[in-house]
Amino acid sequence: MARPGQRWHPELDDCQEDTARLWGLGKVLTDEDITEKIVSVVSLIIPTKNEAETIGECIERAQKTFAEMNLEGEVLVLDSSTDGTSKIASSRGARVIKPDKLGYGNAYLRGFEEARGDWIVLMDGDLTYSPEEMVKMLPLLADGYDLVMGSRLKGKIMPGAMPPLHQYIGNPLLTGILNRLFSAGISDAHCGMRAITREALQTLNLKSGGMEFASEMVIEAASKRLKIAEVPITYHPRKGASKLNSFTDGWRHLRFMMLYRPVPFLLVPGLLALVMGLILTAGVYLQGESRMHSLTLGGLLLVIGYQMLLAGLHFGAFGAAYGLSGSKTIEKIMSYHSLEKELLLGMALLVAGIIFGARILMSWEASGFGALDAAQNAMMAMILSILGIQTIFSGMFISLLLLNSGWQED
Ligand SMILES: Nc1nc2c(ncn2[C@@H]2O[C@H](COP(=O)(O)OP(=O)(O)O)[C@@H](O)[C@H]2O)c(=O)[nH]1
Ligand SMILES: [Mg+2]
Repeated sequence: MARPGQRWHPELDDCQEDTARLWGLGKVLTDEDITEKIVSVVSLIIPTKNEAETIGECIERAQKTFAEMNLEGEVLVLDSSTDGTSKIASSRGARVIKPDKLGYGNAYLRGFEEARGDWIVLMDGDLTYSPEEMVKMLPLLADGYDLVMGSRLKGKIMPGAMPPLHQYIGNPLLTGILNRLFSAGISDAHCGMRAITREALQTLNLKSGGMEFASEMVIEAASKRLKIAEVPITYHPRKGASKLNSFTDGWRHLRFMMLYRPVPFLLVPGLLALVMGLILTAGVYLQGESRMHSLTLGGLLLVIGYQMLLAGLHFGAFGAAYGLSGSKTIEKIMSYHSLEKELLLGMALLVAGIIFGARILMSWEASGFGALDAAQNAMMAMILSILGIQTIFSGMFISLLLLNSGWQED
């Protein structure tokens, strides 16, 4: 356990002064730090799925780091392996727990329930991150930061550690979107090495079971205005096979951001397409001449735009049911939502479509069921009917989503 007058880490005495100050390194522990329990138990949580090759060294190095920092540390391994990882982990003194469900996020969620520490460190069990990085990260928690993120992009990525697709496209793109939408101000949103105080962790609403848990934690931290720091770290090549799937997991991160912010992803582009479709369709129809190609394009834009708009509402309604405090725009729209209003609108559109259809039938009858030249009206009937049907089923779906979410339909 830490003693007053001791340094965080023996090697830090030689640190350059300003770097040391910047990272809070080489800080000498005071009586106050000890009595205020600033320095207490640290829980390192490691999720594992077949990491037998590396988990032993990972735990040993973590324990050595705790000892060097004079911190009381516990290592929790949340294991869903079939290769004997758990045996190795418990033989090295880690507490091994089998999560009820598979999934990176599920492992952490269970780990948080079990951890005793006031500070909690998250790290992979594949030695791609060095446990020694805790030496740079933990002092920042002592300095008052709530969450300390490792940054591989600001640090060093060893050759072969990260596929170019992730390093140059996926990671910067997803991190960029996340920063723009949530003002997180970080450079590597998917870094698996992080440290957080228990107090801060308890304010986060974390639920994701898969890899998107990594995004959820950052989004929640930024939304709750936690004090976030970044530490450049080194990323090493992995030994066993990665459990990450570039495309399905990349999409899951994106879907998660859409759930929190449906307005820029769905509502705005949907509205744009809808308005363009509306102008084109109405323009062509009112001109009276037969311009089937323009009308087809207009109808297509209308249907796509409307569908995106509705999808935005579905994301918003699901977000409310999921327990997110959604965007103001969505909240406003949802507060005006009622199943009856949407059903009425849908019926009105459907009836308009039927009227167009009936007019075609009537003119056909008047011409003695001869050759028919009413493609433009037929197209209008089709567009209006599709919009009507979409509205009716969307209304029903949103009502279902909101059944248990506490939203009051007016
Ligand atoms: N318990 C558990 N651990 C998992 C699961 N999927 C991945 N992991 C572990 O989570 C960590 C991160 O996964 P990894 O494959 O390294 O992903 P990457 O770092 O993004 O390539 C590793 O230690 C994995 O063994 C899972 O379903 N359950
Ligand atoms: Mg990994």
